[in-house]
Amino acid sequence: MGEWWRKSTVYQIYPKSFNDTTGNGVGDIQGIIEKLDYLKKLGVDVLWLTPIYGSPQKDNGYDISDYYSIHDEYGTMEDFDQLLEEVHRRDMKLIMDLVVNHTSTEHSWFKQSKQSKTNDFRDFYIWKDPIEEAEPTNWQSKFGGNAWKYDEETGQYYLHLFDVTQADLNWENPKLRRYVYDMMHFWFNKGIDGFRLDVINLISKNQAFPNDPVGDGRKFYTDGPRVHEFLQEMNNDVLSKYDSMTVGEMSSTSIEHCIKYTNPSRNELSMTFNFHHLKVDYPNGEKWANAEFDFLALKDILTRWQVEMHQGGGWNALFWCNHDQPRVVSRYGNDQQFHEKSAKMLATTIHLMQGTPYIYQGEEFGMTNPSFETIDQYRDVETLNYYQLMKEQGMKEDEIMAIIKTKSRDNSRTPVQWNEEKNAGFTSGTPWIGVSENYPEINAERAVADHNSIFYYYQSLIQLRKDMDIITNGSYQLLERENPQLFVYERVVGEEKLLVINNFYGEEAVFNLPSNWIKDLDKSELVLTNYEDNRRLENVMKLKPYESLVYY
Ligand code: TEU
Repeated sequence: MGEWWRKSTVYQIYPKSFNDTTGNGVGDIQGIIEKLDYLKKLGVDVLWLTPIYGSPQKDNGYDISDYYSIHDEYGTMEDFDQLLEEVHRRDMKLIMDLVVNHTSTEHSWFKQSKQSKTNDFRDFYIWKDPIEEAEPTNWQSKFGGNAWKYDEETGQYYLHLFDVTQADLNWENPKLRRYVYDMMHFWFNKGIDGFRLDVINLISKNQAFPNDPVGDGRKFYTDGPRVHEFLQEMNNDVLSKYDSMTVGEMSSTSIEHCIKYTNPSRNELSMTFNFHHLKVDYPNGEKWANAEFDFLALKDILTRWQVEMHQGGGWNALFWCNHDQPRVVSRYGNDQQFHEKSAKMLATTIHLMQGTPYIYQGEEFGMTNPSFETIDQYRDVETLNYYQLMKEQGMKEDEIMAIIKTKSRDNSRTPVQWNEEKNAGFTSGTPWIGVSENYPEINAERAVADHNSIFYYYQSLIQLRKDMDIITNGSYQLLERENPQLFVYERVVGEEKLLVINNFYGEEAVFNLPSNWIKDLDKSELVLTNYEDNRRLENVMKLKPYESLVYY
């Protein structure tokens, strides 16, 4: 099947916060349909919807209770069918979110599984006896606390790597795998174009379920013993039957595994998300603490993934933002005096690399983190769990809130800012979560009306990927590795080369042109910049704050 996704740009929609047409304060499918022409204008090729299935919404849809229905606040299956038809009518594609590491404890499978040890669905989940009257292992949930929950009825614990209402499925059970594949066929037969697979590298657990003497247990289920076997079975039974695209969300993974997940010869997935470049502001790997981001580590990590995935025949998903991450212009840019320049510079950095770029709703016009001050403004289950944990550890309120303000997943879940009307045009009702206070200045309507806006800069980057094969196929080499301000890389294919120069900071920087560019000075042309258009390439380039320069 075609590998159309190698030249595509994907737009991620978090429906709950995208656009509400009913006034209930929650985004919905009709709201997405209303904005399809806006997305077509941006130029994106694929839409990724985070989960819209039946769910009690404890984790905003990543806790699924019915894979075959649409969550009622988002609309009906008829609304979904209309959306899919409207997307395809505009020559765009649509991929859904596949959450099969776990289900909601409200799912009928779990309700039956919980009834008795002999129930047909018992082995759809991971149940273990207490050990010395305590949890079977010391594994920790990614949302805080132990990863096992005791069930009085049957005297066993069930595993939940995420929230206690998200019970892990037992992928060792071939009947469970069959049920998952049948569900995937159902959605493919409706005409979708692929899936984003939620924490799919966690589905294979070490069946000895050992304690982790030094860590939180992740090494016993991350990129686990049978994960590649399961993905090859999924590809053989389902994915290979359709001209589809898949992207695996790989928690705490490795380059070696991601080459295996995405090298086409292995028939597993099209591409993978990894998060190592989004942990360079985690002091000692700890998310729930604040630190300046480590710029040199950022360059090295992105470079390693570019070079080694290219060498290994793998394929990267390229992204800064998603519904779990803070807004990148607030995180690695400067959302105050250099908002527009730094947002464009960050986009340049990631969009001219090898891989498939992802734009998260609102990123295309520079949405920022909100300025929430109190815990009652937050909704995210992970944030609220860690708030409690940090309180129990005796941390002070202002210390905790300073961490939540930078690290909470709600930073990316505030309603999309469409215009300067009430609630930023997101809803006529009361939004499920507060709107960022800067919506009168930062909104889609203002961006579309301003031809120098971040929106049109993203539009240019998306178009460049279509026009210049070197962006898709070229090799990648980092320049100026030790430079504390500049992120400079070169893409090469044959005699063609592309030079991407990014000043990551608010001070001027000097870049001395490499010799292979000095000899071609008079032949080089400026392809893109976030400042004036008449910058000629010179032996010594003086970069302005957050300036991007791209030469070919
Ligand atoms: O995310 C898994 C994941 O790795 C992140 O949630 C991360 O662990 C967390 O933010 C800590 O930094 C996926 C979904 O994207 C997320 O929204 C879900 O909450 C989670 O899985 C469970 O389905």
